[in-house]
Amino acid sequence: MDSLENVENNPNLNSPKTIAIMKRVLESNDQNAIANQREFDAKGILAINLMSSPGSGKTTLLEATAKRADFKFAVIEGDMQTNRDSDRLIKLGVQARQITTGTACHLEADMVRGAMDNMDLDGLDVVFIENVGNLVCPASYELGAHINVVLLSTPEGDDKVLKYPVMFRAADLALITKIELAPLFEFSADRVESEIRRLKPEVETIALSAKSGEGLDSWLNFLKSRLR
Ligand SMILES: Nc1nc2c(ncn2[C@@H]2O[C@H](COP(=O)(O)OP(=O)(O)O)[C@@H](O)[C@H]2O)c(=O)[nH]1
Ligand SMILES: [Mg+2]
Repeated sequence: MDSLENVENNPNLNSPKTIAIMKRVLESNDQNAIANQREFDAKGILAINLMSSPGSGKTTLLEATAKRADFKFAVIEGDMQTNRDSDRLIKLGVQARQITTGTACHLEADMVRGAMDNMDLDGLDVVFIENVGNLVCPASYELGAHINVVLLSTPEGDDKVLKYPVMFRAADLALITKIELAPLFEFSADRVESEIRRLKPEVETIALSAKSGEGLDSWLNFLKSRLR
């Protein structure tokens, strides 16, 4: 049988054979994602998948959340290499497990399962899953999370929503991060909000800054409103 590596190296990504293999991979991932969600549900945990470009502020937001949250959470960190992000959270007393994906540009449900099996999930209210940084592939892989949160930071530019529609369509909540820098980058939050509404009208948007603290209350209130 063809390996996924062969698929990824195949220059003809649209061949019927490639599409058939990818379909099998995604179907098996979906089964694993359903099992993950059942486990979260059984433990009364709200699972949140954070997706964005590298550097848009996912880990910093989790650090700010750790300093303010009155609910108990753990973090599963996804990166291609290093434990840097999990180390940042462990330093704040948060239970965090790092997944290093090697060459993969996204987390898959079985990787999340592996991390869950090595965590103490009892008594947690929330598990955040910080996906590998990019605005493309993570959108195609269900992990078992209840809520997908997509972050877009002001230095990335206000034109990104319609350039990466698959990612923003996957969102249940969109966060505009580093909002205090918006004037510097001539970033229009209104443009982003209206383009998200065009793609998916029900998506809520919160503008925030983990540095100035603006919008963090709205973020925490959103989380509290969704706790099991
Ligand atoms: N000015 C500003 N910088 C931020 C903010 N949030 C994160 N950063 C910075 O952005 C960089 C990347 O943040 P990080 O949380 O590691 O991004 P991640 O790759 O999405 O996890 C770091 O240098 C952070 O200090 C913010 O709200 N305002
Ligand atoms: Mg990070």
